[in-house]
Amino acid sequence: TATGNRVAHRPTSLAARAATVLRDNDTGSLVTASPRLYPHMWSWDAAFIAMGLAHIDVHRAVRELRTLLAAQWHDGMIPHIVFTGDDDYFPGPDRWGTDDAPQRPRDVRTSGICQPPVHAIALRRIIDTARRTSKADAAIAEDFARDAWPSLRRWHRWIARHRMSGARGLVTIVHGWESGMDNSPRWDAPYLAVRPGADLPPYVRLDVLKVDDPGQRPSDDEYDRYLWLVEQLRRAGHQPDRVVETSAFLVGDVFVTAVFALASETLADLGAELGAPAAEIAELRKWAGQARDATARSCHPETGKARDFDVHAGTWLDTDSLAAFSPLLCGGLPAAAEERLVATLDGPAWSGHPDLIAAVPPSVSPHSEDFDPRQYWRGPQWPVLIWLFGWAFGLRGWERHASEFRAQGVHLASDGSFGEYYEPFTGEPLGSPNQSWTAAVVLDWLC
Ligand code: 2M8
Repeated sequence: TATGNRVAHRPTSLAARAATVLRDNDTGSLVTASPRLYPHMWSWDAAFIAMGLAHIDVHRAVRELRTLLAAQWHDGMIPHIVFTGDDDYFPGPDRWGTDDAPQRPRDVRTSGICQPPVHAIALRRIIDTARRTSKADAAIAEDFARDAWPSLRRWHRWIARHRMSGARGLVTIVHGWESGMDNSPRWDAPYLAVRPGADLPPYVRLDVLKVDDPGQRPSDDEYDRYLWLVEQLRRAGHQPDRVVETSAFLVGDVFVTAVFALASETLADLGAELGAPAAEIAELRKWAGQARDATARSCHPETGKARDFDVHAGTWLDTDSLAAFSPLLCGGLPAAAEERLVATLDGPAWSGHPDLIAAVPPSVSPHSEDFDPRQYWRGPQWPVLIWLFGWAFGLRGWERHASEFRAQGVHLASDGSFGEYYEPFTGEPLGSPNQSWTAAVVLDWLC
C-alpha cells in the first residue's frame, strides 16, 4: 500500500526487514548503530538493539549487553561509544585520549562520556520477551540478569555519586552528546557559552560525508564546540570529579534524570525478583525517588513543562522539546499537573498537530521558533523516543496511550527504510538509513 509516495509495508514484511537490518549490521559481538554513519557500538543504542535482538535470538541479545558491559569502566561508568576497529568515525579513541585513563578497561577502546541510562529498562524488556518465548529462553535471560545486575547497579551508583549534585538535583551532563539529543535547542544557550580555545587541535568531520544532505547534521560551528569539550575532558584526564569541575558545559538534564529515575526503579524491581541484597535495592529506590522529585521540581510554575538547568549560568532552560514531558516517564507529579501535561502532549502543539504524518510527538514542537522539520534533534520524529514514552505509559497503566504510540510508531516507520529520524509532515526518512535502534524498536512493537 502507498500513502503519497511512501510505500507502507505490512507488519510481517516490516518485521522481517527490521530483523534483516539487525543481522546486516551485526559484526558478531556487536551490532553497529548504523552501517556507515556510526560504525561502532553506542551505549543507549545497544540497549534498544539488544531488546530488538531478543525477538530473534535471546542468546544474541544477551551477548550484545555483555559486549557493552565488558567496556564498563572500573569506576562504574558505561561509556557512550565502544569502538570497533573501524577508524571511519570521528572523533575516534585517539582524539578522546581515553587510553591513559586508569579506570578504563584494558582490552577495549572507548569514548570518555556516557549516555542516558536506559539499560535496566532494556534488560526488563528482554526478560519479559524471553519469558513469553519459552522456558529455556527465560532461563537464559534470567541467568544473564543475575550476572548483569551488579554491573548495572555500579553504573547507577556512578551516576548518583558523580552527577547528582549542583544542578537542583537533576543529573548533570558535561557534553550535549551525553544527552543523546546532540544539537537539541535545549543546549543552544549553554553551548553559546562554550568558546573553543585557539589551541583546539584541527580536525576533519566524517559524519557530513555519510548523509545525503549535510544540512540534516549539526553545523561546523556546533562541532567546534563539541570538540572543544572533548579537549577539556581529555585535559581533565577523564577523572569524573575533575571533569565536572572544569567543563565549560554543565547542565542538569531533565530527560536523563527521568530516565535515571525510571531505570533505577526498574533495576530495583529486577533486583527484588532476583534476590539481590536488600540494602542495594533500597539504595536504588532512594536514587529513583530523588531523581523523580528533581524532575517534578523542574516544572515551570505556569506551563507545567519540565526544564533543564544550566549550572554555569544558574538559570532554568525553557525549550519546547520533548524533554518537557519527562515527568510522564517517571511519575511524581500531582495528579492535576500530570493530567495537564498529558493534555499538552496530546494537543495541537505536539502529537495532535493536524499535519503530522503520525500522531506522535516530534523532538521539538512545530509551534516553537526553534523547530526545523529536517534537522536532527531540532524537529524530526525519532522512533526510539516514541518507544520509550510508549513503554513508560504502559508501565503506568495508560494502555490507550501506550497502544496508540505503538500503532503510530509503526505507521511512521512503515516505509521500511529504518531511518535514523523522520520528517514529521511527510514521513521522509532522514539521517542514516538502516539505523539499528529504529529497526529494534519496530521489531519490538510488532512482536
Ligand atoms: C548521535 O550521536 C553521535 C555522537 O554520540 C553522533 O552524532 O556522532 C545521537 O543521535 C545519539 O543519541 C546516538 O546514540 C548516536 C548513535 O545512534 O548518534
